[in-house]
Amino acid sequence: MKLFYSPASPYVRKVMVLALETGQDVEQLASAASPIARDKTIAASNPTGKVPTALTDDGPLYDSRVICQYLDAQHSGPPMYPAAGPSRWTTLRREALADGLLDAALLARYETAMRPAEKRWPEWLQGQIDKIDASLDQLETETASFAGVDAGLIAIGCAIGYLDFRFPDHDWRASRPGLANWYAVFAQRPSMQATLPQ
Ligand code: GSF
Repeated sequence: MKLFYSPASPYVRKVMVLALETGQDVEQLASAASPIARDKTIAASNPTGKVPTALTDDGPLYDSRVICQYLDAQHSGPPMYPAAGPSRWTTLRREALADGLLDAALLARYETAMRPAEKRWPEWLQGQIDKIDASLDQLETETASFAGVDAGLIAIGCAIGYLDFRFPDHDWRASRPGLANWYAVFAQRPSMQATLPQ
């Protein structure tokens, strides 16, 4: 599989971690995704011009959740998405929660790093930060049931990694000791160490 790639993208990281955890090779294609200037090479396969976008034997695929499901269907090891039952819905919900946290974090990042200062809207930025904090609070209530690795936990690990990367002053650990302890261990997985954001 080929993947339009950005070394700072947490959504790309989800895909790369899942590929490593399931022993699959991914060929990374350089790209320059931007919310204000779509990369035409990506856009030829994905109209939104976003990364990750994959080129597969079954055609172009996006977004990260679809690519992760695709990769999980390509290997014969333990599934990263449980096949059926309550654990499947928990994994899918946790991935959606982590992606929701990430969506808010990325919007906050764009607001502070890309939008011209005179066009910034503090209440809107605070709204995104509230979503991040509420999502972290929910995750804190669930950490006792976090075990091993699956697509939901990969997404959570990559979302927290992005917070540490882009918002190092956001002290999310202070009031969430369970999540902090879980992440300290999960972040040491070789797949996480091999995909640190740059
Ligand atoms: C989000 C991808 C995304 O926003 C997914 O793959 O799960 N729901 C999608 N990617 C960002 C790069 S990032 O991860 O920092 C992106 O491509 N931004 C460019 C744009 O046009 O917004």
